[in-house]
Amino acid sequence: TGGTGTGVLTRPEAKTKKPSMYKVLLLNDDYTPMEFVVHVLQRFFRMTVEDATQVMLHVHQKGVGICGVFTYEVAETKVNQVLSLARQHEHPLQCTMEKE
Ligand code: TYC
Repeated sequence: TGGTGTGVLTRPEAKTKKPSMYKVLLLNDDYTPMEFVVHVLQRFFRMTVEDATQVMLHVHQKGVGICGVFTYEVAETKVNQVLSLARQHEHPLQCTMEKE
């Protein structure tokens, strides 16, 4: 019934409801090197160097920018990966998530 065919007597919506989505946001600061931010965007958000540079410059100029939109667990993992790598390199880069 409205899914893979293994369920019975379920409402169609029960298996087709979409999960809430979360934006992963990158925040600007005065110290994190631009090349590091581009590297982070390529490594954890699978961007090309061109896209990563565009997003980095947007954040640099506007203060905040979107890295991508994911389910809760994926967004949380990406935020933690960014913060962990930034801390390892002693950069103050901040990353957060927000319900879409
Ligand atoms: N503002 C930083 C600089 O001038 C670059 C930067 C961009 C830092 C984006 C963080 O999320 C950021 N070196």
